[in-house]
Amino acid sequence: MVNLDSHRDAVIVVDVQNDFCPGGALAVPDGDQVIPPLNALLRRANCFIVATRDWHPENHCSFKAHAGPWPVHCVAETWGADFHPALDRSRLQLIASKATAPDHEAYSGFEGTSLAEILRDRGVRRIVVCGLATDYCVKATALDARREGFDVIVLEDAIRGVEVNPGDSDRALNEMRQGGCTILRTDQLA
Ligand code: VGL
Ligand code: ZN
Repeated sequence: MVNLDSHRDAVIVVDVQNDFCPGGALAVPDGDQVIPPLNALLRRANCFIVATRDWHPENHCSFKAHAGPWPVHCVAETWGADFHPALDRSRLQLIASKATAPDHEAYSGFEGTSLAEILRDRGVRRIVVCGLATDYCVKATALDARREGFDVIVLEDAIRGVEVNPGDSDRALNEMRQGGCTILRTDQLA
């Protein structure tokens, strides 16, 4: 069992948005299944809780019409960019919007945001990462957190991958492990 510390730990919930869940524009298979274990964790976690959201302009460079790899998704202020309604938003203390400029992709919640400074200023030393998608924004956020000098725990039952190529999620988990992240399940966190 790993105990969460109210001051030294923070949780980052990555991109649990409608477009990444079944019925959304860039649906992650079983993406909504991260929500029950996540809500249970958020309700018992007494530490700082952050949610990131993909928050694109209509002409974002990651969209196919602008030579990017993805369908239009998570356009700011639309349903697709809203947090999934089942996510317990009452527990979120900070929302970090990312990839908000047309010409910049940002998979990591640390890219183009002040998240690292905010967390350091609060005295946070360790970050628990969960959400969507394992092979993109979860991976990028977890590895960036390591580069920023934080200890990182990734919750394998509270993440799901896009799996553009089968095995991408497993490879991403291995990269996170190689990068110094500890992989745990939500029931190992008290
Ligand atoms: C994501 C693809 C495009 C993610 C965001 O949240 O993992 N993936 N934009
Ligand atoms: Zn995106």
